[in-house]
Amino acid sequence: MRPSRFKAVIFDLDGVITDTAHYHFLAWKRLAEAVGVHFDCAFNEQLKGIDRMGSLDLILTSSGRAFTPTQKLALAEAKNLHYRQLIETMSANNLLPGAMEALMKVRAAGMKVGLASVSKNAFTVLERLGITSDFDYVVDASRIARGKPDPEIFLKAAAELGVAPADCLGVEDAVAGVASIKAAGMYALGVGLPEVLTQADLVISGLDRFDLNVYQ
Ligand code: B16
Ligand code: MG
Repeated sequence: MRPSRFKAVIFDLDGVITDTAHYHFLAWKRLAEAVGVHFDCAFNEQLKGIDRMGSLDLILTSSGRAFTPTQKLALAEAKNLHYRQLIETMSANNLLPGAMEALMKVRAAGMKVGLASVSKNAFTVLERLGITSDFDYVVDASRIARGKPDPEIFLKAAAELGVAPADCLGVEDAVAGVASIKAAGMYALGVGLPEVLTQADLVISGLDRFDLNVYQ
């Protein structure tokens, strides 16, 4: 294997390392339908990588109804309770194919391994998967002021890893996440469909296709 030009890889969590994106979808769908909003995969795509209150606002705007701040907090809390029930039984079996191998490949290449998730549940999910200690640094919702697509989360990860943004490769499944990586001045590897992740430098279908030799 020839040496990579990158010094760090910063992974997104939901939808890249594990399929919690599906659990977020189920929880948002139940909430959306309770307020009279039709919720499908296309709507869900807009919410990927967007923080909890931002996602809720997008759904409530579509309802055409007005909600007080107290009602909004209660709805967000209900969605989170449902989501937490869904992730309760998660284990290492919920790692997506190739995820563990990708983390190991990055470490074996002598590069730093970071994680950038806007989820307030990121550490719970990492614990359930048993991979918390596989990262040199984790940025979650508690460590940033602005969510994706703002570059803050990926810039924070790079700074904590001690690596210049230009020497980082970011991995994301969300349109907002890819935008965040590009705004941070990093190489963006998309996970999903090229026609959706149009801003990515390259798109793969999953981490089982992760190959450090290809990204330059
Ligand atoms: P929570 P990521 C994001 O995580 C999800 O993609 C997004 O769907 C979710 O709304 C957001 O976390 C907030 O999650 O409600 O658990 O705080 O993709 O940045 O790892
Ligand atoms: Mg994601």
